[in-house]
Amino acid sequence: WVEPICDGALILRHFSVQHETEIMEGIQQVLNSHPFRQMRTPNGHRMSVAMTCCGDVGWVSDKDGYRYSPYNPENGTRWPDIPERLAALAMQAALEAGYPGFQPDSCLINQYQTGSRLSLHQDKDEKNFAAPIVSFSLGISATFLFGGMQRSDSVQRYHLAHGDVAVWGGPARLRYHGVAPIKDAAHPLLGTQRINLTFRQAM
Ligand code: MD3
Ligand code: FE
Repeated sequence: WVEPICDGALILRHFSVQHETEIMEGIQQVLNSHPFRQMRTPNGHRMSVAMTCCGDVGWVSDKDGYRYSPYNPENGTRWPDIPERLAALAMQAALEAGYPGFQPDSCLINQYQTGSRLSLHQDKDEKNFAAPIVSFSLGISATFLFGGMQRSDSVQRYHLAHGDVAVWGGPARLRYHGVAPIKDAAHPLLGTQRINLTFRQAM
């Protein structure tokens, strides 16, 4: 079912549950050549979330800042293509959310373990803010924090469970958001981790 969040954003509850096996196969295919690693922020802190990417470009963070790059700085090779089935599911979710024509060229894959968190931030390194961001939640649940256009704005909390897909576009595209520290739990398919896929039109 569809849970509206605000103008431009909604959650498609359970959208991807029936595709979990092929989604996990697509993720594993990326991980084989581009495993998760914890990047450093520009101020030198190691992120508690481990990440990898696929697509024409991937999101990277290091002492020089945040940016999209065609290369994985870990090994100097290009990111693998977004697995076809994953791209198709992301486009279908965007369409159902009212964003026809979504063509993701980048997918960030985030791995959370107990205690991992993502502090409030805006996604503003993409060139095209007219395109939405489509996010798939897998594995153990998270409390998602959804703020306003300023960091100091109050946040609403949403429970994101395995299979939930959220679509953020239009006036919601630049809202501050984050993930509260993950609580210890286990999921039958993914174990003690949460994986989040964010499909983007970055270029
Ligand atoms: C709201 N990831 O990778 S996904 C990120 O659960 C990120 O891993 C979180 O924020 C995660 O940048 C949240 C949901 C999400 C993604 C993009 C958004 C919410 C958003 C962009 C604008 C507003
Ligand atoms: Fe984000």
